[in-house]
Amino acid sequence: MPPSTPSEVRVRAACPHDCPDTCAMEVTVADGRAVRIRGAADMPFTNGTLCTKVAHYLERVYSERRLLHPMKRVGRKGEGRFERISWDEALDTIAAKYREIAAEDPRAILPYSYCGTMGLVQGESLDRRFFHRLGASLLERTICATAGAHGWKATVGAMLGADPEAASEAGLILIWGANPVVSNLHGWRHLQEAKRRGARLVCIDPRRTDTAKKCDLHLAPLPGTDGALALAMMQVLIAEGLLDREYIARHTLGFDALAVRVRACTPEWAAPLTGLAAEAIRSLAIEYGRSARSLIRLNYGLNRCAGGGMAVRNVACLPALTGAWRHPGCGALLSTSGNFPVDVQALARPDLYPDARRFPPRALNMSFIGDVLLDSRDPPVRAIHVYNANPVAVAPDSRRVRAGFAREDLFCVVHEQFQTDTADYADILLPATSQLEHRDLHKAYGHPYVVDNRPAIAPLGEARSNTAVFRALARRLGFAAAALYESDDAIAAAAFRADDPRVAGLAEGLQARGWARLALPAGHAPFADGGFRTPSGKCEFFSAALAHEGLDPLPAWHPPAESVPSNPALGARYPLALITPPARNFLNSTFANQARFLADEGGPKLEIHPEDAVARGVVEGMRLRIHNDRGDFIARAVVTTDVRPGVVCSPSVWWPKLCEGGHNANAVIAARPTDMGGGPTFYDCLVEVEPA
Ligand SMILES: Nc1nc2c(c(=O)[nH]1)N[C@H]1C(S)=C(S)[C@@H](COP(=O)(O)OP(=O)(O)OC[C@H]3O[C@@H](n4cnc5c(=O)[nH]c(N)nc54)[C@H](O)[C@@H]3O)O[C@H]1N2
Ligand SMILES: Nc1nc2c(c(=O)[nH]1)N[C@H]1C(S)=C(S)[C@@H](COP(=O)(O)OP(=O)(O)OC[C@H]3O[C@@H](n4cnc5c(=O)[nH]c(N)nc54)[C@H](O)[C@@H]3O)O[C@H]1N2
Ligand SMILES: [Mo]
Repeated sequence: MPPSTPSEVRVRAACPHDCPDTCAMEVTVADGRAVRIRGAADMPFTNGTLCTKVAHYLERVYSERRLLHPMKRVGRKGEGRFERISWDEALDTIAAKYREIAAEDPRAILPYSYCGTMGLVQGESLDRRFFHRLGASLLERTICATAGAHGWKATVGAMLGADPEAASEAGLILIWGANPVVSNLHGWRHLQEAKRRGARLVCIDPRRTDTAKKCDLHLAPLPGTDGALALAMMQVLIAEGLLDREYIARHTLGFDALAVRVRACTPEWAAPLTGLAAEAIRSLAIEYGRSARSLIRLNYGLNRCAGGGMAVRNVACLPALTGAWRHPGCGALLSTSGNFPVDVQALARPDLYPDARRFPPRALNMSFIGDVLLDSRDPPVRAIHVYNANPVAVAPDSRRVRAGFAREDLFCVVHEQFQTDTADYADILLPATSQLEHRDLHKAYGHPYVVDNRPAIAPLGEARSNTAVFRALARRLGFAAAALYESDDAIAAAAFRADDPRVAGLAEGLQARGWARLALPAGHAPFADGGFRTPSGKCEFFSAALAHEGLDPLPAWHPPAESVPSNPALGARYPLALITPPARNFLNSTFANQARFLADEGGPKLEIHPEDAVARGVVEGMRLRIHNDRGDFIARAVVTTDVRPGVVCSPSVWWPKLCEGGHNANAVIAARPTDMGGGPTFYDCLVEVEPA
């Protein structure tokens, strides 16, 4: 690294984005301006590199399109016409409105946030405290991972798994519903290292992704059918005796019931459901059963279907059958987040809720925000405060979402860095700081490091951080609790439970380097000797907790809500299964307004198999209308065998207002909950396609 000139300073930062990799960054600042950003070379997981998106983060920070002062709406809702106002006017307007609504029933106010930043300070501290103190409705933050997390936790008890930095110890790696080349680049490095050392890589994904192309084997099940594939693998393992009987006897619960349950789930049973050859399923299961040192790297791709919770649960059973959990870097990994002893009570202070007897707390599900805003409920939502999120672009069933945000009687505050489609519906639009302009502290879901974020530059224009806004609102509402006014530094200092052995030495590490690994042994294997975090302490093939929720206690087959076999009437009209996984150059809808990334992506696309294309008179590059009863969107045809017949793929998430016709893929996706966890079903959607 070239030495910095005397006027330059280097500031330690963390990538704020919703990605498993949570990189440590180094920002060079000269005369108050950030001039360089790079991945921290000394942080092992980041390893000195940033993804293409964040390597250009300064273009985002200094973009001409940044919102730099508060505004109020002057046009119609959704039109996006605003007029500059002062912070005082903005905050007074919001406080007056919240006070008026809260006097009747504070639950008519709804916070709406997700992971614009993953920071513990700007993402889940003073915002939570403020809305708890106000007595607002609670938000169920389901839009990404709750289905899979529920299935995973029912089986192994916590969001813990194999150490990603030890993945090179595995001899067989199944990359399942994940595309690490695109969405977990720094984790991919360790999978490649395993390959160099002789491991076999198998990708299980309906689409031949950039990751699949680099694997030894690619299996392309139909979307939403992973649960059946995993059941059939279990059937083969049990029938062939490819089992670690000692591990099963000591560390699992319900094996006999599982064996009965899967007896009929042969590869021949699963073949027509998954669209895979029975022989391919059998040989995968046998290879898996014969490799004790195996790793299943899941991401959330398979949890975005009606049966997504059960699919993840079924997959999570596999390593306990073969005993793969015994070995470092082996077993399975969905998320490392359970390693971090976050003090959620201290951060969020649910105890500040004022009057639970008069206003019993009410929780509303973010994934179905259209229904939340439109269906009658008591009390109706009269105000919504959006920050760290872009629901008009990312939530399913856009027509309903828009109709909800367009309600004239809804008071809408949006706090944003850019004028998103959601911002267009704001009554008051507030400018937000970027990651370089505020303090934060980050855990991760793809590695075991804590990463610090120090402000590198002053806020641009009149931008304010989330915490600054909630402090100012608390003051205007006359709230007394000191917790509502804590400084960012104080919040960060108390974010983890200090008495937890995993944070030993954390503060010193952060101070010295800006990042610190949790005190976990290298190659830690959390379930090597059992110790599952379930009620029984075992890997629960049989889950009494699920039974208690009215769900099947055993692994089961939950078909997609929308597929030709599971819904033939719908399939007759809309025969193509649409998936809309992350585009490489976007991070959900973040970056999807920046010229560089829009140019790289080259406009909304629809990948379609040559057979399906010919049948519809579709040729390469043609403008297509993708539609069903819920709506439509326009994309260019990419005719390719990367998708199989019957499956189409449109990498996402585009800003609707930057798309021809004003809609993105969420216009056709249903607002329907998953089997567990109340998640959305983004990859469970039947459509028809025609030349536009
Ligand atoms: N570049 C980039 N990186 C990202 C994101 C982004 O938008 N862009 N998003 C971030 C976020 S919010 C998240 S949650 C994470 C993870 O985000 P995920 O949505 O889990 O995305 P991927 O890890 O890309 O894996 C999804 C893969 O699952 C496949 N898939 C779709 N349906 C099915 C199915 O039914 N079964 C199986 N087996 N596979 C299926 C898709 O084709 C895709 O390749 O990535 C994060 N990283
Ligand atoms: N069709 C389809 N839809 C999807 C998905 C898909 O695969 N397909 N993926 C889904 C998934 S996995 C997820 S996680 C969700 C993601 O949904 P969201 O969490 O809503 O993610 P983004 O679209 O990135 O929007 C985040 C917004 O927060 C803003 N922001 C960033 N930092 C700050 C800050 O410090 N303060 C404030 N106030 N704002 C800030 C950014 O400018 C950005 O506009 O989308 C889901 N939607
Ligand atoms: Mo996500």
